[in-house]
Amino acid sequence: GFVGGKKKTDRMFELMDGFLKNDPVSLQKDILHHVEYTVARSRFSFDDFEAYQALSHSVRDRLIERWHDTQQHFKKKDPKRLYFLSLEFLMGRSLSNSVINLGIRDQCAEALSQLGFEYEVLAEQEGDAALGNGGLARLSACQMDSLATLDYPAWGYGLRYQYGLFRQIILDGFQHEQPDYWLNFGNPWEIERVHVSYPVKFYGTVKEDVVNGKKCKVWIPGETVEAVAYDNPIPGYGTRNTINLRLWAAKPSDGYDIESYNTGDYINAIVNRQKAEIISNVLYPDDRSYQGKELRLKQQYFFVSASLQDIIRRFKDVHGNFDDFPDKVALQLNDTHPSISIAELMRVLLDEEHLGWKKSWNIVKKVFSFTTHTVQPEALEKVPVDLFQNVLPRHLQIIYDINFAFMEELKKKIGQDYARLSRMSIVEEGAVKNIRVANLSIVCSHTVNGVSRAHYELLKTRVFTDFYELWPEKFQYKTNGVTQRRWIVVSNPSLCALISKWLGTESWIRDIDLLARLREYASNSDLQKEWMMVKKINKMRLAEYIETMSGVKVSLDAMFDVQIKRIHEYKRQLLNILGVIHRYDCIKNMEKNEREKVVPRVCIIGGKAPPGYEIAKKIIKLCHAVAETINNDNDVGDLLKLVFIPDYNVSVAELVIPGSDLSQHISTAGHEASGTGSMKFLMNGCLLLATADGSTNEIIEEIGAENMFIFGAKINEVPALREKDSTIKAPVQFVRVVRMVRDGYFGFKDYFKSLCDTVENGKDFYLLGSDFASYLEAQAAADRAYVDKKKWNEMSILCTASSARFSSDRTIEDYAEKTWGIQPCKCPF
Ligand code: CR6
Repeated sequence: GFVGGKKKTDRMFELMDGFLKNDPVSLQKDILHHVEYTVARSRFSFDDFEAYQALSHSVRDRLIERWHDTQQHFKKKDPKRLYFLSLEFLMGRSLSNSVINLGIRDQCAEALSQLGFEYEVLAEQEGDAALGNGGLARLSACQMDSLATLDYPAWGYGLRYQYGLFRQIILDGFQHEQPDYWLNFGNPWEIERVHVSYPVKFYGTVKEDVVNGKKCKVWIPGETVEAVAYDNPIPGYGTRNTINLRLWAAKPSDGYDIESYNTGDYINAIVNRQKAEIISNVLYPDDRSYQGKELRLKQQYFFVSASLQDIIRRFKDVHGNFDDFPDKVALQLNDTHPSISIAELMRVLLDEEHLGWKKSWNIVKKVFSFTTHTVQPEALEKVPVDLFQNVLPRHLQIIYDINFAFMEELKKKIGQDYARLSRMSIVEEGAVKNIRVANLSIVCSHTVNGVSRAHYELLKTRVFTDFYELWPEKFQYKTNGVTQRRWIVVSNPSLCALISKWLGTESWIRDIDLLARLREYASNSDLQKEWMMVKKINKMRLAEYIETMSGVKVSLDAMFDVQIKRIHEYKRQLLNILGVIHRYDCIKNMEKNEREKVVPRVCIIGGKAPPGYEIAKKIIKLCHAVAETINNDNDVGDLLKLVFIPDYNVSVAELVIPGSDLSQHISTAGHEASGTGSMKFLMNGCLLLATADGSTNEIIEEIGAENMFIFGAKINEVPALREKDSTIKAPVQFVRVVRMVRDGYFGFKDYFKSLCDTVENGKDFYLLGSDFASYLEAQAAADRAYVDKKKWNEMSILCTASSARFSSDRTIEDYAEKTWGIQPCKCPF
């Protein structure tokens, strides 16, 4: 034991030498310690990657200290906690974000430089954690950063996929997918919790039983898989609070298939056991829909079941019964993906806690809030009843019971309106019976959130009208936001320094509303000069990257015009490319003196197409084919370049966004629920060329339409335009550029035929033709504005100054207050 009358833990803390220190020498000691003992490199020869590993472990140690204190503090205070359930988190790199949030970036850089390493070079060693598809997943990551920074007692829960979103490689202009086995080189940012694991069950049958004299149902599962926790500490900025993102990995359970061992086929038994791991193997790479896939349903239930077991265990550690559950637990459903947790919580309360239907239901309907991220009714998840019956028989019963009660209640309110009853039913009748997961989520959540005001309007008037009329008070919206820590401080250090200099404080990094003060300097020529310098530095960085990736040399005087996001017909990358073709065509037909007036452009497109989405893949190929022609046309030279940036991901975005002048958000109005890319560009002083879709109208309110390039049909005009034959309204320029593609001007004539068919012959569903003229006008307006450097700079400064409302800090505060009912719980320093 310990001597000297000291408490054992105090003595232990003394032996630890207290908390780790953040001065450069202490950091150096830690880095060398990890080189020796963690990375185990021979003393002391280690390369950049090994130095990255050692640095990461040193940073991780600091995260763990704060993480422990935060969890301890939450435990002591026992506040209402938010549990954020999401099947996708697009975290990107962790090192750069962690050192910024811990406030030790400069110390790390100094420590490394004395050891002969460069911080920036090491940061580049890290691969992206790409456990998500696009906007929804990156939104989750931004929101975790805000939750930590604002001291909310929150946990994230998700799935630890072994294969993240595929890597995109381009061969001969075609997209090919390669597996992203991101854990190959280890992951210093996670902590494996071998002792935190729960059994998750599937299949089997349901039997009647009697417990304590009461009839109840017992589920006899057919398969058990173990869920093991991997914790990813999420540090807040300017606070000690460090919250947890707990991701579950599937492992074979000890009790798995004991029968097969007895058959004597030992090897096959092991091989079968190993199949359990398939559940958390791979992220579905298609963000359109996942209709009726057994593995998808298993993934959803797997992470939800493990998370709920964990949440309930934590609750029961402190509370004797479930009366307080809704006052201590908020469960956030990020889209419908985790919605099976509704049935699972109900099952646990009914079958395991024996609370009875009424009491269980009263708890369930108070804890869930649901955010939907889509406008397309066809993207709403459905699960065939047969599949459900097979994989989760007891849950299906519960859903039927919930639906029965709901239908009875509804009949009392609306009478025998069978058409409406059947639209609102959780169970879709028809040739194939389906569970409508969105309906389940709406019925059982206390709040349904949209992700922008426009999205909310569409939810009310088009997508969930029946439900809105029934429960108007349930429907809200929280316009999406992005974190300025990642999207300015980490990715654009020069801009960050400039903002702090002019505001005279760094407080805007926590208190984003301060950014608005930049407005008064928007026309100040000193700021403008410095602002332009920063843009130039970032454009240089981007130009270098473009040259390495695509071999195309671009001029820094050109306007960098960027569209980076997943490739989808509704996002209309095709409109962008057709616009580029038009520009090329115009230049080719110009006299020499006219050419002098042309504003040089570098058009940059990047994004992944879902692997099974043929048309999206053709758009990528078209981009390359057009680029091939334009970039090799010396007659056009620097007046126009088109580049496709391969393998777009979070860290590529961090490089591209700060270096762009103009960015495009040009979805057909009514299709983008919110859009979050635009917000990142806005923060980085990049002008927007956009349709009045998703969150754009709210951006217009902040910065003013005169400081943007808005074009195209409005949300309300789209349905009528679709009614008419769109080819009739397509302008001649449009017909001409499509004809060039059709006629094989860029080669691959047969291959592009079906792509051209999507916008011609009355089939132009996304209205490229009818928006084309106003698109070209907006582009021309951007050209004119770019010529007036002073004006352009002013607009650019106004973008950043007007971006406060689009910080995820604002989104999260809104959710905390209006949806989750949680309070900050700040851990003392
Ligand atoms: N694809 C929306 O389409 C929104 C994000 C985050 C999306 C997009 O407009 O900004 O969610 N929807 O709310 C889904 O993923 C279902 C997206 O990222």
